[in-house]
Amino acid sequence: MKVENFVNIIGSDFYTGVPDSQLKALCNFLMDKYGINPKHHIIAANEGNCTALAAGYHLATGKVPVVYMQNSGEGNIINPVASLLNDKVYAIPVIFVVGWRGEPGIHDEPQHIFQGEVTVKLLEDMDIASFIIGPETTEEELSSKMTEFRKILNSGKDVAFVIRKGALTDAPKVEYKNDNKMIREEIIKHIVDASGEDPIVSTTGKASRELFETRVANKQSHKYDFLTVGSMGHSSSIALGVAINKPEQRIWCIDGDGAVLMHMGSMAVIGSNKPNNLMHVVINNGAHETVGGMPTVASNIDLVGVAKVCGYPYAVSVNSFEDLDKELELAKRRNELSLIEVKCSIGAREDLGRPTTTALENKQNFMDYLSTL
Ligand SMILES: Cc1ncc(C[n+]2csc(CCOP(=O)(O)OP(=O)(O)O)c2C)c(N)n1
Repeated sequence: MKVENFVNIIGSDFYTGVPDSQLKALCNFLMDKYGINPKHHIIAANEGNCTALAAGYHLATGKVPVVYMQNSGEGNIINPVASLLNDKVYAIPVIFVVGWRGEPGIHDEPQHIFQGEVTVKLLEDMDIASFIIGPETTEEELSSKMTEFRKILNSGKDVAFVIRKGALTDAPKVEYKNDNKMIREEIIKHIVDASGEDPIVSTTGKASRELFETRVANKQSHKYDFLTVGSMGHSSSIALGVAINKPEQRIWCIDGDGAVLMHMGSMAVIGSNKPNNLMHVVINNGAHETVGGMPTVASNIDLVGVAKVCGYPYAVSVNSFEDLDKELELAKRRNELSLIEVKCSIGAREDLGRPTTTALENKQNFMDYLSTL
């Protein structure tokens, strides 16, 4: 189905979401039509924020908003769906559009398998009526489902469209770029060179894939790295847990700006605990590059300032390899919780692969290595 027709049939004039590669057609359509526009389209920090923002839109307008997201965001919406939207509480109608990664029977990465299995069931459990849209779904079918859904929405309940791979088509081309020069994979190579044999916890998306391939290219073991393949936004908390319990060992966290924003409260907890062996490196491209390049708000915020007010004793931003290398070396000598923001361009290698070891192997190798430290 053409994405434009999908949007017309749904008939809402406010969309908020976290981008997803499977919903790229919708994301690009919204960016092309509205850009980021507070009245019509806001990319929020996490799917729970989107749900609450949508609720506010409804309170102020009486109209029905749309929240779009990858199914991995279901965990983030459960609290506001159950305790805010649900008709036993405030009965706020929202239309969810959910990209279905890990659909049973379709090959996908480990972090999507279980989430894919429970996607529709979780919606049912949350009392959200759902309809699956595949490449074969017609506009007539969607229109008649929407008529049915309007009644549900009018009764103060929520509905969801679960979007299969390839279901939405004819996305406009949107170019996502910024003025930064460094590319993420090169930045990761520099971090790997500087970190030596220190453990690294890396964030969700292409950063972890690039770290994996850097180890392969360097003929190094993967035991140094914990790849946070799912659980976006949580790698810094994982790194905190490791750092506190391995106080004599320097630990690196390679984070992304979208991930940092998603659960930014973790920075306050890290800053309050101040583990002097944790080096938090945030690669900031101002984008959700992994899923297509749609913007985050991170190019507008002062991440160094955030780190400092959260209690990080040292925080700095770099925009060249020369400064990056200098700061990585200083961080190693400083022995103090540090944040290095690295300004980064938007883009990645076309032929970037995926980890060839399993998640369980990754965990075991990492734990075995940690136990030697
Ligand atoms: C809870 C959740 N929502 C959405 C996604 C889909 N997703 C995977 S990577 C990614 C973008 C990450 O952005 P950022 O941290 O800035 O890193 P970049 O891709 O730019 O390197 C998104 C939205 C996800 N994995 N989990």
